[in-house]
Amino acid sequence: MTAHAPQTIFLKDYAEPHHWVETAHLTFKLSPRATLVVSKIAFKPNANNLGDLILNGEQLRLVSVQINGADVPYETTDTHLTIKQSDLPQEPFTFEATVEISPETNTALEGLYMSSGMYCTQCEAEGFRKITYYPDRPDVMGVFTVRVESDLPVMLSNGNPQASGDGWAEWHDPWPKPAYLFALVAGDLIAHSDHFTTIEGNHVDLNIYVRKGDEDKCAFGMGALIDSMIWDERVYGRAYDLDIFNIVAVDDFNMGAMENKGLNIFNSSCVLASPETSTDATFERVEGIIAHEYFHNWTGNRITCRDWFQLCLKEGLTVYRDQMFSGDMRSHAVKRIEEVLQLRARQFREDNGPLAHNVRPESFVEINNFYTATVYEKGAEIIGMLRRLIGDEAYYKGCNLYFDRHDGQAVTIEEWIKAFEDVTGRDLTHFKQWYSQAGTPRLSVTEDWADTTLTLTFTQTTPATPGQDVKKPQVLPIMVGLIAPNGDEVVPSTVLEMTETTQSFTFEDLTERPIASILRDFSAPVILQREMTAKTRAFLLAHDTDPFNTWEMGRMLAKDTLVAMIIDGTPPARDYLDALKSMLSDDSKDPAFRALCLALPSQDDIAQTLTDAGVTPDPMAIYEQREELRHTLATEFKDILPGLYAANDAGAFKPDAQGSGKRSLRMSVLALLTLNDGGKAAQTLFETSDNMTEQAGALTALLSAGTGQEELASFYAQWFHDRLVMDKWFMMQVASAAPLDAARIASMLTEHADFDMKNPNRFRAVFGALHGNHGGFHAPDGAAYKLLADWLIKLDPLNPQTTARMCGAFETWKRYDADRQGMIKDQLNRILATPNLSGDTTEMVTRILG
Ligand code: 0A1
Ligand code: ZN
Repeated sequence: MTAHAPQTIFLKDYAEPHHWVETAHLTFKLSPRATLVVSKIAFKPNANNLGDLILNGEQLRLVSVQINGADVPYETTDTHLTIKQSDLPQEPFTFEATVEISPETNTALEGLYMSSGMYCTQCEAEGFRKITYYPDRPDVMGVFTVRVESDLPVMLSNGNPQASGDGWAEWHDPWPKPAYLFALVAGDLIAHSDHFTTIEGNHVDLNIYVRKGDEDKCAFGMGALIDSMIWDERVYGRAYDLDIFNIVAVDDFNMGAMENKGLNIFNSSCVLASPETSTDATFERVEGIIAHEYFHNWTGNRITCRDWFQLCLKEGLTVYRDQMFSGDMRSHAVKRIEEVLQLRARQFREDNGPLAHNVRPESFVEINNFYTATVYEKGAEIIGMLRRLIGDEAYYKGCNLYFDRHDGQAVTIEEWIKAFEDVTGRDLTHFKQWYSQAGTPRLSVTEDWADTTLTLTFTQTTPATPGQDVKKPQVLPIMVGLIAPNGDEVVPSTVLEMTETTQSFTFEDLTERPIASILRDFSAPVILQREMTAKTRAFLLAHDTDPFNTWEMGRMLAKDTLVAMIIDGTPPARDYLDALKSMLSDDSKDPAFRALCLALPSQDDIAQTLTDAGVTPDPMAIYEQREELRHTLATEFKDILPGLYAANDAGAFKPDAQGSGKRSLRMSVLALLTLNDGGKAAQTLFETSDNMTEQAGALTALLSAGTGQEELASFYAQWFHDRLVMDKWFMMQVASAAPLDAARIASMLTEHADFDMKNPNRFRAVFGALHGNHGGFHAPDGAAYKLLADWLIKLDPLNPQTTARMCGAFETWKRYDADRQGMIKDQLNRILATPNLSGDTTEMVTRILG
């Protein structure tokens, strides 16, 4: 066996495999430290690219290898098993191997591992190679039959159940699939069951499998699954294609969930939900993720990616589909604002720093490092732009053509775009550049009024990103509407298609100069730079018919106010305070929308805004001025807060848009009220509420006001037995700590008996919250930087994937002053110097250092 250094893989080097898989028969004899995997794989030489049989395999103890039942010479390295072409039959042949693996000691949570006594798998992207020798690449699609042997009561794999007996079960998946969609689960689990009849008349058994004690937290997820199945039939004409659809909840999982064919595996935090233990945000997340994984059945599974560079083909499209679904289930306006908040917080941040990359990257060392906001969220924005440019009808026609043409195939972005070129007759070459140019375009606009004509002149520039110094103009759908001074909309929403660096658009025959509402619905993922007076912003806040832009105007007012407070101590702008107050008091407006208007920009968002304006952000000043503004709002709105709090009591808990909207406004109001009433209302709510949204909302309000220690203790006493609620307990304390306390509190929590670094949810609860606490993370002594680095160094040998992802906390380091830059750089170099650092973390830290 020889060692193998990590390699950079390039999109341009793609070549078909030497062999295709026809069928794969796998037998698993499960045992915690010595599971035997017996594989029998029918291979067919690829006439287009003949060569050696090259199989991936890592951390496997090889027991035997045969071809067509006979011994054969082979070579292994720590990553591959190779059989020379000259030792292989030229016709289809059967490869058989037996390997031994150790699920119990697999803390990386990739391949076959154990979580709370159950066996489960995670194979995307390249985990199957830790299960057995196989061509572990998405373009190799085979029909799998799986036999599981164990003494556990539930044994599951992909596809349909075929046969079972005492101590064994067999599953057969008729749909050819790549290895990354393989799954196996075995454990002492309970099913929450239901069923669904597809539009084609097929009966489907539905199950959500959970650990005992969690069965009362499945009903909401099951409802979301059924809603998703109905929606995909109705909106995209896609029906489910097996007799059974299983979901399993596991406690230890690196990501949110995984779309394995017919056997979705979920991080328990993304599927379990009950009013007592879950917040509205959790319900919404569960609904969205269940839909996302279900929708992958068509966008990802039936049609998959040719190679991992095409990841956005399935992820961007599936995120777009789950966003459409959530908008239909709840409120489109609220959903769009939430999407943009998330896009700006994660993707714009990524696009503006050392980790910026194309939506379709051109090279990688570790593909797991490319499950990013850029691939997922910017990937989804590209689909939204495409739809805006070609219209709804052409969009669905193109999707249908794509599904019909490529069902059962592993394809590329080229094939996706071609379907839309074919239905519209348009050349989408320029549009496709969105996949190959990183960076967030800055879009500036000037307005000219002459006679009866308004001319809008737009200019776009995209700053350089790592490895891409020169940027070309992108195709931008810019949705615009015009409002007359009396508040009437004189030109309804229309999409302008910008393709050049600078381009003008005219609106003629207007009787008086209108106010333009630009980039409605956030029609393109750009940073709009528009000079506007506070008065004009307040006017649009009051009169724009586009809910996104209404919110955006309030947001800009809040940002301008905060920036002026930070830079020269200007007191909060009157226009902003008055406009916000009248918006909050307007009962005709959706409470969820009003809650979004009341929420202040995050500290990280303010830091990015200052950076964009050429100012080095001071995290302490950002924290202090944001707190100052919170206190100002509490004082200014003193007379309306109690009324809003009382009026938005949603009554009995229902996790729907209406109830959650009211609670969201009520909790935002409570956070301010707590600054006025010494915490009285929050304490009462904490003691009397029967749902987690209010209980956690009250506790957060108290903690953020610097009190709540007693409530924190009683929260622990009430919930210490519930691991998902305990994640919130850990998270809330760090998230609401004052800057100078955050690192100390996080460090103290790592000593708590319930802290378990091997559980990604718990690790993220503490360290995700530490990073999310902007002031705390960037406290002047650098204690948080050091603490996070210490723990990343500890976690890396156990779980490289989660370690690498969490290094992203440092991605903005170049925004800050020389002292902070120096401290962060020292920590990054310390991580990099750690002996035997994983390839995942090495790649991330190297890229962040730039
Ligand atoms: N495909 C899944 C997400 C996922 C990706 C990678 C994983 O391990 C590296 C796990 C899950 C989704 O989009 O939901
Ligand atoms: Zn996905």
